[in-house]
Amino acid sequence: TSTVFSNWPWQQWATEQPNATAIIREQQSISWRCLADEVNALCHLFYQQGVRAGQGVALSGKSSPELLLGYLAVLQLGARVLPLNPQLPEALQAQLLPVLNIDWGWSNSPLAWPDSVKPLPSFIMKQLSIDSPDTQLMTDWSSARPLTMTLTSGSSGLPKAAVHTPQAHLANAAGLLQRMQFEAGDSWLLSLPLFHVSGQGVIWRWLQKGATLVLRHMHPLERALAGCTHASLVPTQLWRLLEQDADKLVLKQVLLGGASIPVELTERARQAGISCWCGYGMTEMASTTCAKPADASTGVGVPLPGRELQLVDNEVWLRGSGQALGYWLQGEIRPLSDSQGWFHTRDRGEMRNGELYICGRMDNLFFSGGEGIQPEDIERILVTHPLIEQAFVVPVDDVEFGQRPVAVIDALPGLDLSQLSVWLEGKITRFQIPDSYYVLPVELKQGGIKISRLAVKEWVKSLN
Ligand code: 4YB
Repeated sequence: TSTVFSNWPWQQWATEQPNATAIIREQQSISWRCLADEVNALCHLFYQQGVRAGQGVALSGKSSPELLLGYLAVLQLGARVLPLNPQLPEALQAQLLPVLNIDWGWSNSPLAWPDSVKPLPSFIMKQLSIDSPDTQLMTDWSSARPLTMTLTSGSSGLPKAAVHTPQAHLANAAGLLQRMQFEAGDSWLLSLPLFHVSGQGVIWRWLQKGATLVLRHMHPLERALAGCTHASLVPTQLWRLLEQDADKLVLKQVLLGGASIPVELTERARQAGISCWCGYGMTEMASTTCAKPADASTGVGVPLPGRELQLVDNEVWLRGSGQALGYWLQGEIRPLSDSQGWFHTRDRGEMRNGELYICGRMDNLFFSGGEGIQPEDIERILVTHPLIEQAFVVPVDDVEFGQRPVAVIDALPGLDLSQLSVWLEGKITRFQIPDSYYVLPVELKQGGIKISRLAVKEWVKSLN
């Protein structure tokens, strides 16, 4: 059962359950009443600076309490919010913010904004106060306004900004929560950044249920997870967690996604007492679209309530709950769906035994001696090796074959790269076996939640 909101969700919860815990910040509990007061105070601060409905506000940061307050306050003012990765290169930011019509920039650490962007002051949660606490500053709750902008990690060119309404986020959350148990009293760790759709997914599920959101320093992850019942993790985070002593966790459920999810991983987690859900989602659909409790297959289940799926020439097409209105560009929202409303994902998919399997990105396919190579087919086998956590297969130019695959591996200590070709024999066809293997350099592991395939490709190119 999903909640019907007649006010901004945090304001509604502040009325309906003022003393319930909205947020656990490190060890400190903050009630819905207190959260709503803080948001109101911040609205005043931002309003005094000049922020108005319809303007664009960029918030730079990962997942701090202040960033969350900023996100809620910008929405309540009826402005568009753009969460930004602090590691986004300055040059890219300077190109991007003007075409996204960003008027204001906020960050809790010093940041050079482009000239067109006016900086907002930094602040600390729990230290915001307003003179007359009765004066609330908010626009009417109109859930159908285009208010959030989330950047996609495109393989080339400028990232695109998918625009969502609060309603779309809530509908996405409601669909998942019809399947996955998450109730008031449960707590979800904000374990992924707000600038990625997976972080916003956590926020809107929390708002949907009036449950508890946990905000903590993320290192080490096992400490951040203390007492949490739910977390969203990318597969590499869960691998690392399982290397630690996970005994003290009370984790009920982990939602995995963002990349293909090895059965070895969910099986190891199950042995450690953690039940996993496998999700398939994307920015344009406001996070999860398909999900299932982890089992012995690598499929991602079926569409969640409210979504429709269709395979056209093996491409996954989606529409329904959570879908973005379009991409924001220069004051306009450009459609991202076809005339029937379908979003063409560029993911190659298959239906087997009534469940969707994601085979890989269509753009990643390359040809070697006339044979098509889908890098993900090779990567999926590589990660079944007990010492391999992550693998990327990229093409390198080759005089004889046009292109040949090489593999870049993120492994546990003790892996002998020179044995991998032998190990792969019989598991994949001969022409798919990579010509060389490299260890993934740490500098490629920084930044967002996903390692950029383009960056891996360029790194390999720089070696040859
Ligand atoms: C996949 C894939 C899969 C995505 N197999 N390829 O709340 C969640 O659903 C969540 C929980 C934990 C971690 C991540 C999430 C997400 O939202 C992930 C959403 C995401 O990755 N969005 S994205 O726009 O950055 O990339 C989308 C692309 O990622 C898809 O088009 C696929 O190519 C790929 N992907 N889940 C294989 N299970």
